[in-house]
Amino acid sequence: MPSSDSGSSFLLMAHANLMVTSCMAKRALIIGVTGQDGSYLTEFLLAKGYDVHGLMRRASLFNTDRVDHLYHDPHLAGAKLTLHYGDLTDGTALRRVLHTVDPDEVYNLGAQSHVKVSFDIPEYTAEVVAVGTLRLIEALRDHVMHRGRLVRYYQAGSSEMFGAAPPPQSERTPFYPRSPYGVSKAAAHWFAVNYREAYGLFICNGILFNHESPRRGETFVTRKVTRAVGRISQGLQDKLYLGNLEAQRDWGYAGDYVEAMWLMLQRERPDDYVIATGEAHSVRDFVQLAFAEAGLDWQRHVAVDDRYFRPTEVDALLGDARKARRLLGWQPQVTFVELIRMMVARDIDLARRELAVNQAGFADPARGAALAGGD
Ligand code: NAP
Ligand code: G4F
Repeated sequence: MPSSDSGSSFLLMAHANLMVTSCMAKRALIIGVTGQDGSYLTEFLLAKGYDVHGLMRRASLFNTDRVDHLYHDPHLAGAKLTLHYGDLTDGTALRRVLHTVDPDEVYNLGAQSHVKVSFDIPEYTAEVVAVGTLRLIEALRDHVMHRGRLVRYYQAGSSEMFGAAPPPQSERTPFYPRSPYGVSKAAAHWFAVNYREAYGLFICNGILFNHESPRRGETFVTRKVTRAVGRISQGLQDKLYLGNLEAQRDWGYAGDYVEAMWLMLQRERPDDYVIATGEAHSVRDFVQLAFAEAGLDWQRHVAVDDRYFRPTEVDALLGDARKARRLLGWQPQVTFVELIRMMVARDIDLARRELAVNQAGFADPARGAALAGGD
């Protein structure tokens, strides 16, 4: 995939930026700060001394669970995380927040990120993921022009863009997306490449393969499985209904992957990178290992339900991340088995708390019960 051919403007602006910001904390703006990756990236950047600003959507219930532990009352001195309302469907708000924060780095992690749900709400998915990215980089283009200084931008691309392209997939593999989400991410990717080439913006596309954690949304397959393992182990649930057990994914740990996002933006020139472990496992493997971790036999509890199959499936994803290893010095730290262990441990703990509350006579419906079974 082409990288920019207008490199000299990055270098000049990078130099000017360095002089201005060398004695000030860097400012990062994270779109999608309340998501899995947003929370790990916030932790990572705060530990590096950044002032972090996050864009969050208005919701009728609190949606900041994943960053609550990082937030300090802004009335107190030294608050390093600031939250702003905004939305990728609202160009005016995006412009305003860019102007207000005047960031050194922007990370666009915002998305309707569920592949199966994208078949149910395709227009909205495209509006947020594809057009939302265009809105944001249009705002960025104007901001950079008016401020006359370099802003480094990360675009959250996905291995779903490869879709039906046979594994292993690298930066040179042509895209063949298989869902409205995958198509929208591919459009966002090409908008980003085009703006880099046309306007000399410092934009990197990360093409990240699946990455999970104890903070993973509960309707993605890994977390759906580990949540069920936790609840089954405590006698709170008996059955788990899943879709396609044969799909293969290259699963890594989200905490490792946010470092790669940051590393891309520290390079002299912007480029695109695949981030992956280079190991693929089937959903069936994940299920078997997760149940075994809790001493359970998965075949007694798991049933297949057609409603969790997708109209078009991505059968096999396996990333070739040699470029990231060579140029960024990045490699994953957490193995597949360690990842499962970490997620199962967390979800057994959550289930134990649920059980204790039940036993004390305060049983409430489980959070998200209306989505029972997930997607
Ligand atoms: P996630 O947990 O679903 O988080 C998505 C974030 O985007 C949330 O903060 C969400 O806000 C926000 N968001 C949703 N719609 C928005 C809108 N209209 N305007 C502004 N923000 C909006 O996803 P993730 O796993 O952290 O992934 C981060 C990014 O990487 C996403 O773009 C995803 O598509 C991409 N990606 C993820 C993976 C993976 O395996 N995790 C792999 C490749 C690429 P709420 O909290 O209010 O919902
Ligand atoms: O966990 P999943 O929903 O993740 P999927 O579709 O791979 O997408 C995730 O990774 C992408 C990167 O490749 C991201 F861009 C995207 O935002 C998201 O984070 O499904 C994984 C596999 C699929 O093949 C699915 O068909 O698991 C299979 N599966 C089987 N039963 C299930 C289920 N998936 C879900 N969500 N729920 C099931 O019951």
